[in-house]
Amino acid sequence: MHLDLVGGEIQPEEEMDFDTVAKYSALHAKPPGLSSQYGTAGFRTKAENLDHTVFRMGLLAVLRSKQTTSTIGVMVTASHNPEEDNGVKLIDPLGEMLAPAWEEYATCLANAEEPELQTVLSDICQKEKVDLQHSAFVVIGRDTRSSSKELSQSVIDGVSALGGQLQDYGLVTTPQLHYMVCCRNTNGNYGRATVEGYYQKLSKAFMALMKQAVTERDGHLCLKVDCANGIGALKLKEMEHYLPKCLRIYIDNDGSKGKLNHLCGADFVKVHQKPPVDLEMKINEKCSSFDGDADRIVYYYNDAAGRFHLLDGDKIATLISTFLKELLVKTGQTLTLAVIQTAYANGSSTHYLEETMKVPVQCAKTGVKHLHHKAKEFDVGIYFEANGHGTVLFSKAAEDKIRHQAENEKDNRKREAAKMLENTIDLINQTVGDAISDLLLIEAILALKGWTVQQWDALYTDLPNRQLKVKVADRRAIDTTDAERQAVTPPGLQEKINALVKKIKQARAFVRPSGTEDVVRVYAEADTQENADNLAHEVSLAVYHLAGGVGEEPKPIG
Ligand code: NG1
Ligand code: ZN
Repeated sequence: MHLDLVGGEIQPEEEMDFDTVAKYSALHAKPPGLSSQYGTAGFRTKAENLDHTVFRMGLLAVLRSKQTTSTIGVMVTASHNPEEDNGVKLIDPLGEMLAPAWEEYATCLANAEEPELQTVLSDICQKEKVDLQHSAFVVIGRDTRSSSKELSQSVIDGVSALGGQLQDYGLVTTPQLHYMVCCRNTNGNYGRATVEGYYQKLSKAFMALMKQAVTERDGHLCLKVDCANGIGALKLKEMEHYLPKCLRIYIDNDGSKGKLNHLCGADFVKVHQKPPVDLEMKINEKCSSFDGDADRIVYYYNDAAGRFHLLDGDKIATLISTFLKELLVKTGQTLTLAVIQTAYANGSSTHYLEETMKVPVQCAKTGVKHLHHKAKEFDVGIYFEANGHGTVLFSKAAEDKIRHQAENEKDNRKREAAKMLENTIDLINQTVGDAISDLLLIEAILALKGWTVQQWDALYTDLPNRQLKVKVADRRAIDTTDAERQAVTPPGLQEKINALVKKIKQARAFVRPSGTEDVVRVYAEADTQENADNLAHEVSLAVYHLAGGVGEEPKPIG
């Protein structure tokens, strides 16, 4: 609590100290006219335009912390975006994404011209009944971008301007900061709120799971990890000291030479459907890529014919749900389990999950907050975006049942299965997708099943697909419905897409405005790569002509 000494007595501060806020704000003045929006994952733009935004997110985090009487997180990162970009997002009390109403306040606050700042802050306090007498605690983290240090300093200024207390965790992965927030708000129940506590929790669960692995092929699990020249490299190196020797990790793109996210990283690999440039890959060698802030992971390998195989978020969700479903059956527990995907999920994955595995699948809008929300409706909710961002959520009731059974079950087989589930729960970062945690879980599952990456890949074959971007004057021209699978505006666009899709076998296509870039995204899949490429191109042309395309007309692929 921020306290003022008045007449010898300590009086809680009841009103905001606007003079102090204004003084600090002048040091982080907003360039007049500049406007931005709290998008899919917070604010993202060129780092040079972000100073006022991050300062104000420091202010907002204090208000949110007072309102929820909880610790709030502020992460400075632009994930897979290029080095010159940066971004900021707030983390809510249980380590989840910021509540939608507060995203709107964030946008208002970031766009307020200097003289309006006081009014906007007061409005938020009034609408949300923020009790200024409560104390505030904010935790801050940042990625390895050259601009991140200074920007996180501006967040600190924002927190200080409103008298909030803070802890700066410095360089951490995005999911590590989510974990810290959750630990702090659950009185350490979730784990210890230190980077060491994170490594200890995950490594303990991983080793316990590995003990139950009956076969370890040649005694070692080997994995090459492209860390996108980002924070993941630093943190994975730190974590290696906590991991058993049987797991051999070779870190590549560790930031010592290359540029962040440049021709490498999970986003590059997924979008271009090829390995990172300069990554040495032996035939059938198991490789993986993190993104710039280590919340995404994808796997891949080259087969003997030199063909590239990608195991994306859909395949990861399939592997994890197969494993969890089998374990649940063994325990005899009747818990609901579902997989949550987005429209970007490959049609083959949805088909396999529903038809072969008999697992219910739900489709949510892009952005983990939407998937996370849906996943909460089940005892066990597995959610993954095709790009490799995802995790598993266990309801409180499910977790209690599993932990109870792991302790008390008389039947050996059932008890072992429950123990395995318990270790899985502890290995998973339930707050958000986490490349390090996902990596360990995937490796443990493969070891337990005695599977190679090729055997995992063989579960189903992806439909050939293509993702493209189209530049338009205003991407809000496109409005969508049905979890983004149908365009409502501009008029005629959906009809055009329908007509194009109809002509091709196993085809599907949709468009949506990106929430992190100033573009419209196009997705298409079909029976052959050529058809998927052509369909994506035709749909891009339709967007360009009907939704106000700018610059050159999209060119055919190839
Ligand atoms: P946008 O730019 O809204 O498509 C991208 C990803 C999302 C999500 C966010 C946040 C795709 C198609 N979109 O959002 O899934 O991860 O970035 O990083 O991959
Ligand atoms: Zn990311």
